[in-house]
Amino acid sequence: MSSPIRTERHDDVLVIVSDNPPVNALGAAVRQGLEAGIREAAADDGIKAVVIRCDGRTFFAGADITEFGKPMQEPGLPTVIDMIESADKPVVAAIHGTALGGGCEVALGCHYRVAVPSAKIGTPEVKLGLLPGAGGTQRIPRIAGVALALEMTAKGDPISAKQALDAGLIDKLVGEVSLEADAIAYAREIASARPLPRASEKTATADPDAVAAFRKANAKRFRGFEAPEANIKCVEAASNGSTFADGIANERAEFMKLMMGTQSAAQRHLFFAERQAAKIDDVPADTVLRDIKRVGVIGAGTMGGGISMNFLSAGIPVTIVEMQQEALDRGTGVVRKNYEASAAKGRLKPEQVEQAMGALNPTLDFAALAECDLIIEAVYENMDVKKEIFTKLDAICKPGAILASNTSYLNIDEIAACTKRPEDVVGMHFFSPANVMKLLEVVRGEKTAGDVLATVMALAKKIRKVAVVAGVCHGFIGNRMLMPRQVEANKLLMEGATPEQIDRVHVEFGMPMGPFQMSDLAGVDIGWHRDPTRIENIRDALAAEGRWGQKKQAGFYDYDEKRNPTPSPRVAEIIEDFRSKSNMKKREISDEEIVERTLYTMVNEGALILEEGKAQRASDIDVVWIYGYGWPVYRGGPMFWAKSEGLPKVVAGLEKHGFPVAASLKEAATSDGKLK
Ligand code: T1G
Repeated sequence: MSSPIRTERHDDVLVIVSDNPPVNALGAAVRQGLEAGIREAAADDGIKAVVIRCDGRTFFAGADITEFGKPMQEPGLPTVIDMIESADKPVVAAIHGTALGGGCEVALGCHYRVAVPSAKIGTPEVKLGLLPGAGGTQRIPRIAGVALALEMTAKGDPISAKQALDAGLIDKLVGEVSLEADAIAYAREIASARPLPRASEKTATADPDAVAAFRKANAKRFRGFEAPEANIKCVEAASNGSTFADGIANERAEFMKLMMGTQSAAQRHLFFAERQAAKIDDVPADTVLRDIKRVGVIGAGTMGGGISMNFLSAGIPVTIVEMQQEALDRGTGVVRKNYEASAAKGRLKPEQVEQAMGALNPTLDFAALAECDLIIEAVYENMDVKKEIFTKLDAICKPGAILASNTSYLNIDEIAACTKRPEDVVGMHFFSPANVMKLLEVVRGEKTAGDVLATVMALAKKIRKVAVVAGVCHGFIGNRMLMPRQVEANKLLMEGATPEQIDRVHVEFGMPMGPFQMSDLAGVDIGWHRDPTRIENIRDALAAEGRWGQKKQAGFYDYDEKRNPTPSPRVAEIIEDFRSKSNMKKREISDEEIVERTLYTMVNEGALILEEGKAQRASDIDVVWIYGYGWPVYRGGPMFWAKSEGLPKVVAGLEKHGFPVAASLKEAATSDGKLK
């Protein structure tokens, strides 16, 4: 097989080119080719300087993540980088696209770096539960200082070429379309400059205040993660006077610890799971997409407004329809307020706010939807209302328009049956707040056409959502798994646990909040029958007393004016009252039992979802819970976590409490551990 690396001679400059689509990952063949290229340059007296560049869309975007966990093939990346840096002829990195991870480290091993203005460089390894393991934590602080090194390595966000230039991480910005020529010219310019600048020979100035401030500022963000602190430690080691070699040894040790840990395995799993979720197994990748020029949204409530913002922010005009002018004005007012709040935080320019609002067409005229290519119904969860709307849409929308419902659990097939075009009907389940939460469940009806699905999946990427295909069932994937969790949480209250104990177990597990905190945030009255005389459970009792959650300063918790929660004596009374009426004895409940009954049951439901074909793959379920509910990324999602817990342990935990275990879960626990 030919090498992905070639060399091209430009008189006295040797250009080493990588052509390893899709992102020039630094796999073994690339590393071997780079090594050979540097040797070729060293052996040829006619070569005065070297340029390293990449074909395709980007400079090296990192080590090849697919190689992780397999025996490493020589040469390792640190060896290649050391070879580049110790060369006695200048090596120039010519950067475009995203020089990330190992790619950034290769560039830092070069003596000089040039980049096109649109390029970005960064060390996102921390997002994989890792750290830059090829010298990044040692070279960045030596070139750009501790503060920026902490930001880049422990947070993992890339910086622009201009920021890199200002920080000394690149030496020159070159022409957007003349990278190679400009890099060669620059190589000639510096060909005789000596001594060659080597990052490893520089000294990083200690900055303990920056380190302390960084730790403090990010304590909440890093809660539960191992990798950020490992990155901080390595950057600290680079600036505490130890030698480069000692710093590298420490970096290597910390890297291996992370690589062997469960958190990185979980985060690497999610990296691929998110990309896999975008693929629909039985719809060809080259399916011709429908053209979506204008989107219609029915309903200007919280969801309708949030949904509209996703498209407006992506430059797609929206026609938003309401029944009453007052509701329409309120809805568009909230959209503007949200944009202006972003502008106030500097996330948007004022002109961008006006541009987005200018693309919003509010109307009471339902017929205005006739010009839309995609219409998303976002009215309240009532099947009759939805059927009426889809019947009307069928009559007025143009042929080929996609008709979507934002329903969070109703049957898409039933809705589609109200139209003569069921193949154009699909579910697009956004998560509240729809302009913030990244998850989009794309609900595939029995008759939904392949190109409709492909179009919606592509559109999801355009509006920066992470889309997962779900089948038609009550609650689809995410909310369906929420149900057994809530049923068991309510039962645990009756048996002696408190809301704060159950929520604490979930928060300590890594969830942003527990079931009862979530209920208070969303509204205890959501889905309540609204009859204060009908009190059949604890939730009814709270709702009947107006304890509707945070919005009423009282729900499962009491809240002060800043919405800080405290355990509620009144709620404890209500629970005790229900318990005594049911002749139940309060008992001590362990945290372990709460995990088994609220989290293992979710895994069991996930297995049933897979058995019924309502999710394409177990990793899709993980993606739903990460992006829809804030499941801790360092645990990889419910199905990945169950495997790391040990499926036999999960099955035993379920059986201990008398739950019927999904056949596939039982089977996987006794065989290869794979949930299909
Ligand atoms: N290794 C292997 N495959 C990769 C890859 C990588 N580093 N990056 C992307 N891919 C695949 C991806 O799975 C997808 O495959 C295709 O490329 C397009 O990706 C020693 C240890 C570069 C910003 O973390 O952030 O270096 O689905 O859909 O939206 O210190 O890919 O088509 O089959 O994401 O245009 C550090 C990870 C690695 C960068 C492009 N580097 N990649 O985004 O395309 S660890 C990273 C990205 C490391 C060293 C350490 C993005 C991108 P498929 P895509 P995109």
